Amino acid sequence: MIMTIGRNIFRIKTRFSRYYSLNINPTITDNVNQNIHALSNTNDIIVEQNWEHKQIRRDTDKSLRIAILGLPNVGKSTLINRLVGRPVCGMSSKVHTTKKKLDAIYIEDDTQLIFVDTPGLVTNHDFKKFKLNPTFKCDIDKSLSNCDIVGIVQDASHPFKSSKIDERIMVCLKKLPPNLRSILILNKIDKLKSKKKLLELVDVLTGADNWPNFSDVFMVSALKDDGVIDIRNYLLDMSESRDWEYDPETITDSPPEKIATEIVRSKFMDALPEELPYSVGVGIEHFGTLPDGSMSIVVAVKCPTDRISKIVMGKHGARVKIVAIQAEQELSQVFKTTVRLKIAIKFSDKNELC
Ligand SMILES: Nc1nc2c(ncn2[C@@H]2O[C@H](COP(=O)(O)OP(=O)(O)OP(=O)(O)O)[C@@H](O)[C@H]2O)c(=O)[nH]1
Ligand SMILES: [Mg+2]
Repeated sequence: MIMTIGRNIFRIKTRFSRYYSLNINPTITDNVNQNIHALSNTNDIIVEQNWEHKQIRRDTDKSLRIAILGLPNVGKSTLINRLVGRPVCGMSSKVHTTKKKLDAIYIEDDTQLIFVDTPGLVTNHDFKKFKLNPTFKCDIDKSLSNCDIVGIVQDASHPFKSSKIDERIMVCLKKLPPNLRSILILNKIDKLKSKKKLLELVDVLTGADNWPNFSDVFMVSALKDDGVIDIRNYLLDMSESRDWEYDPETITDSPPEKIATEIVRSKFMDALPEELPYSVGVGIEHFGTLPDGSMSIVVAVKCPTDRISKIVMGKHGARVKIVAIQAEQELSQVFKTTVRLKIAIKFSDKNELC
């Protein structure tokens, strides 16, 4: 708390510091000159006549790129959604919900944090057995190659896997440049009864048999939003002075249509039994913004057989209606506007809308 207050005070001070232009053309008009002069009274403008680029930026801008890694289903996407304050990443109770990396962006004052959600780390055996997309492998390397810090998410409640940093994670950690920070995030602590067990876990996971090089350890419940703010404040404090990677309006590098299909797909993963959701394809049919600012989205669901289409529909369309309501709510939170969602289940000879 004290740290947070300290940081905010620091930000408030720096927000009023210098602005400068990276390209003020020597043929600048009088009008522009006047504007610069007017601004310089309040913001101390520095003008370098020979600089090339056009954009104007604040010299207080800071940024940090954080790759979030872990085994499947440990809560990586749930955590990122909490960290950025909107559910841009699909999340579900089944493994392999995240199939591709995604940048989720959080902005506070002059700082932009970019969280990279990644597919769960898989064994070569699972990769082949489940015929997983190549992104399950290459997106991990891509995410690690340009990040400033790595967050390893561990399910603290898992009966067998909680007390060992998995070999798949160790391989990634050992590949990191020596100066790149890694932090350990113990998630799902709401499922643990004993706090003593948690401290023992920290000792073991940061011990010589696991990874003693973690810079810091956080204990959180992403589901209950417990402890997440500490991670965010820590990362805000660590951010580096440099240009933002994304415009202030950007919330993710994923197109809105893709966010819509991924959220619908993740809801079907929860709603459908066992392996069934993995055989279902989800695509965008219509994506539009209405004059009142609300969004109208139609998502099509393709199933390998009509029998599966019927299961996806549920009795009298009950299942697809529940999915549509849940996805619609989540999409409204993502886009911060009213969303009207329809899900079209494709049968071999006709389309049905719900
Ligand atoms: N009890 C509890 N459940 C959690 C917590 N965080 C996430 N979960 C649940 O764990 C399940 C998996 O969450 P995801 O965020 O999809 O996990 P993931 O690591 O992104 O999974 P993949 O993308 O499949 O690798 C969901 O059912 C979440 O609700 C937590 O802090 N506590
Ligand atoms: Mg995920």
